[in-house]
Amino acid sequence: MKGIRRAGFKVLALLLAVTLLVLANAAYLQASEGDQGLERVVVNEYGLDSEGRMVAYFGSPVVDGEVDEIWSQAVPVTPKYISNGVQASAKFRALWDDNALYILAEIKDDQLSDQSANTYEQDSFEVFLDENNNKSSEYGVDDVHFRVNYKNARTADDGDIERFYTRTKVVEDGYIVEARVALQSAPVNGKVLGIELQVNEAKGAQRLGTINVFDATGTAWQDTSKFGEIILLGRPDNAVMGLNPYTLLTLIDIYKELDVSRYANFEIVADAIKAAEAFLDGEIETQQQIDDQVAALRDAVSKLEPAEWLANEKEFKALPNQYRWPNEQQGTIETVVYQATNRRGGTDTKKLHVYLPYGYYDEGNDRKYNVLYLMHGGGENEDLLFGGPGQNRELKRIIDNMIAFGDIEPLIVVTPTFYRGMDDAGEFHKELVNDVIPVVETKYRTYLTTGDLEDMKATRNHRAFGGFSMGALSTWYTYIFALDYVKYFMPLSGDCWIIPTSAGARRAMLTAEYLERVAKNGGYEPTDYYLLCATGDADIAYGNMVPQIEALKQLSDSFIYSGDVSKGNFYFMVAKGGTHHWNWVNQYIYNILPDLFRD
Ligand code: FER
Repeated sequence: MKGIRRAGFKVLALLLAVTLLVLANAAYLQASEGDQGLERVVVNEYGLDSEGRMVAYFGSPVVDGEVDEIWSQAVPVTPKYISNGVQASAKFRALWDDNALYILAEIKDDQLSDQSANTYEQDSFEVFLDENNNKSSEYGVDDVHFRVNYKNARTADDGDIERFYTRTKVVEDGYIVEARVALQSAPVNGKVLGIELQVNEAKGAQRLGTINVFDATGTAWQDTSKFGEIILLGRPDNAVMGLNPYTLLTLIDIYKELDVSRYANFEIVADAIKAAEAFLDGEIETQQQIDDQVAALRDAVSKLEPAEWLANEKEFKALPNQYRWPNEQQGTIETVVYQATNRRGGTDTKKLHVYLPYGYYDEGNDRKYNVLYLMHGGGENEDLLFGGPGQNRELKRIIDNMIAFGDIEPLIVVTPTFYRGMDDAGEFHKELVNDVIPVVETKYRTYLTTGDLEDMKATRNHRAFGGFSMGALSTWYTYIFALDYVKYFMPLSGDCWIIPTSAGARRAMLTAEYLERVAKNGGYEPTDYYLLCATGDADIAYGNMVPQIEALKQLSDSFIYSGDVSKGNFYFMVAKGGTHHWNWVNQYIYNILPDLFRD
């Protein structure tokens, strides 16, 4: 054994067959050699076993961006799928211990760029993990999709970023990523996890392509069944884990990135970080000492107060994990087929899904429900959010939970598509008014009775429209062309493109003035319409939305900016780290739903 330096560790060291993390000044975590005398599995030219799986042996590397000796015991994997135009190459290795899966990515690429606002278009490395290997298409609570760029900037498309610790190092011919994914359930010898590893190669602000181990389709980000597998082997029976400082290290990283200007009392966190760093530099004897530092850091963060200038902001709250699990009180999904006028003067047969809240069909229930229409993004369809009858996807589970916990009143949620029919995100408002609202709202118990335009107008307080990305575009257009029939608007990660050849980003004030004229010409007061906008600061739409939002703020007679909908009719919620991805969008919906239908 090497690196056992602290007397307090001696007893442990005797027991220790494989893994010991040694804390010595700032250079904690010296790994010991693993898998002595273990049989090694035969692998093919790509480094995969006879069943095409990656193989991880037991061992705890030090995650510091340096390739420790222990990595020489891991199996090098040469990724097979390299998209056209990619010049980079990569080699991956994996290890595991009782707490985590470790990946080493050595990437050869002599031009590194983080110019794109879209994190997956930066030179970066991605880990996809399906911990229970159930290959659910949709990401479940056990699935993560993490990314880190060559400068060690981490993003999470799915999963809790606190479970992802990395160090990167730029070297002469590329960069090295050392990554650790904390596991949720105890791993054992022979356990098989779903996994995919990906390198994004960037040039300037473009992505040239990707390097993948298992997925040739480029759709692992939305479908965990595209992952391959990794088998965990080589844990000796008498292995004992050393101290685990990674939660603490991760929190220090994350809290150091917090925007100081957003808090009135950031010094309490700054002090806690300093204390934790001093602690890590000192002598550490027990896990409890580390855990106490973690608790102190979390406690400091929980005491943060928003800075004064943020008093008007809508604060993003991460979705509680509990809300991702099925509630006992579940709504149901139904499918409605209807006819929609198409561009050729004919009609298309289309379908949409309808979420009916728990209790909708209870005997004697004659309650009427508010209706939220939710539009998908480009390339997606009406099945994305709810699937269909009998399915229980994440958005449905969130809404079920929100209703069950009393966060919101029961409501109906409708997921149509802008494809076919007029086949355009910007034209969907016509189909909404002509076909979708009358069909849906006369079929179900809503406030609409006859389905004619006057009735639709009289019931606009009971209708909301929101959407993601190109669905946000549909939302802005619905505001512009169907304000008479809808009161609440929820554009998520998308700006308004009503001014020709330019988006809300480039002609922000013209766009804002246009939006103001819509309300004024319609004779509406600010309390008659709500623009509840959101995105993430790592979202491709962020830079497009900011100028438009700033311009709207200036028209404060019409757009009264406040995170409190009893004080204003317009906000822009920004999630730190939020990417252009439904895992984030579902959380925006979670945050915004309580602000709908407040009459
Ligand atoms: C935007 C950024 C991206 C936006 C739409 C997109 C409507 C759509 C991207 C895509 O579909 O790929 O600001 O606004």
